[in-house]
Amino acid sequence: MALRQAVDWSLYVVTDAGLSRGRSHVAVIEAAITGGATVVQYREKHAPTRQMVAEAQVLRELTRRTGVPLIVNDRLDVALAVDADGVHLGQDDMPAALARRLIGPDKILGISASTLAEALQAVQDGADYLGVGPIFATPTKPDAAPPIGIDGLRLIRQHVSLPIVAIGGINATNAAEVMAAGPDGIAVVSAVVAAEDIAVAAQELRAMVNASRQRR
Ligand code: TZP
Ligand code: MG
Repeated sequence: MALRQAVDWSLYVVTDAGLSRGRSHVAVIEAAITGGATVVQYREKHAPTRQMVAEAQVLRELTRRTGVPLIVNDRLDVALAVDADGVHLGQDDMPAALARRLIGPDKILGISASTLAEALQAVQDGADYLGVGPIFATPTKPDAAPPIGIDGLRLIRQHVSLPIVAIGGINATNAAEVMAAGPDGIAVVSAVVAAEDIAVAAQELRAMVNASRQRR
């Protein structure tokens, strides 16, 4: 079975150098995996390419050792260079259909969608999973589309059978409510990366996702 069909999407943790209180990406992600992160995304908007490759390479070694899929945000070239498991692209990035041609059939292709039309297009273009959001307003991504709320998530879930991770403003206070709308998991930045105890924060969210899936 191809990796992309076998991924556990429960707790998808996204890096953010600006939120991690001076801790390195590798320290943050190691603690997140200890707490139960099931997917890791390397997301870096500002660093020089050389630095990105170096950081992604270190995360590649860690995620390979721990058996957690690594996805690179935005940068298909960096994803391929470090042999990441996949790439995640937004609506202003490389079009999904072209990205699929470039990465081939075996790498994971994730696409951000905030409307049903975007979601359906991504499915058609060969996405393996969707990042749906922002569910709630979030300071982490100031240029994000307007929040779509739980109802927006539910609508997309009703029409799309691909794996969906919900993203945007998700934390321990609202994760259960988000999961009740039917995504396969939650994607978080600040709720884990900015936490004082990263492993405990990840563990708490993972437990909430597991509990909500058991109720289905
Ligand atoms: N895409 C949509 S919202 C968002 C991204 C990358 C940021 C989510 O960050 P947080 O801190 O989990 O709200
Ligand atoms: Mg992007």
